[in-house]
Amino acid sequence: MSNAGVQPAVLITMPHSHYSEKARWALDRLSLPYQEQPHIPLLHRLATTRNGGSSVPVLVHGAAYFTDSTDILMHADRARGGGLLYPLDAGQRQEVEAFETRFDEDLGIHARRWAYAQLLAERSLLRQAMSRGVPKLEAALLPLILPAIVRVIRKALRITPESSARSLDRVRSLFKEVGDRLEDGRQFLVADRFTAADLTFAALAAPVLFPTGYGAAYPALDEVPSAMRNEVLRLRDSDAGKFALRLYLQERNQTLS
Ligand SMILES: N[C@@H](CCC(=O)N[C@@H](CS)C(=O)NCC(=O)O)C(=O)O
Repeated sequence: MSNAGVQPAVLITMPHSHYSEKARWALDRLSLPYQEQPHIPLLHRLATTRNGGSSVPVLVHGAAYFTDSTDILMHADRARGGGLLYPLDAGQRQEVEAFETRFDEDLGIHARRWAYAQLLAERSLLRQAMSRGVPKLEAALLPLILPAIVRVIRKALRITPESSARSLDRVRSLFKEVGDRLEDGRQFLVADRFTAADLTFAALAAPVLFPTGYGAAYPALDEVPSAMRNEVLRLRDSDAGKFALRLYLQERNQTLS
């Protein structure tokens, strides 16, 4: 894929997906030209499976495709010369990758499950968020297939009141770990500068923080049920919550010149 660095890429997403926001943030930051193609849930599979994937995000870049957010970040970093989101120092890079894997496999999943558990009954909020920027036909179909989408999400993510409460506990303890890491006054998780570890934490914590500047489609915090809003406000007030909000404020619009 010798010309991947110059061809505009296509990013297949769902509008509200926080893993898609992770990839979008990386592409924005590294100024890698791309066109986003958002789809509603379920119909996203028509686009992702055509390109060798299943979930979103999928990045199609030249003849190559990347079907996982971490692969997208690593590819984007390489395409821009390397050493940007992932430090060149091997030890630091290992630390960044370990954080990223942890957030991908733990924070992203538990934050999402808890947020869906709060929002699946809020059909009009779901419709608004899930239809942002999607093809007209998909937006028109969404009200018809939303009940099926909700059923599939509930089953696939095994959402129950008990699992949702357990997921919130997981989020809280991950926030505590990140808060402890920052206790010595460091500004970033690894290497004294912004890396894929920080980006992944902030993007995947978004379902429990509703950060200003978040690039995915979310309802406004004052529209969500009050129990959810109160929990979000508590998490925002934690050290890790403040850290993620600061990253959105200071880093989300930084781009490589
Ligand atoms: N490990 C994947 C996880 C992506 C993921 O879970 N995406 C969700 C949306 S946030 C999705 O596409 N779910 C529907 C599906 O799997 O078909 C990544 O990092 O890209």
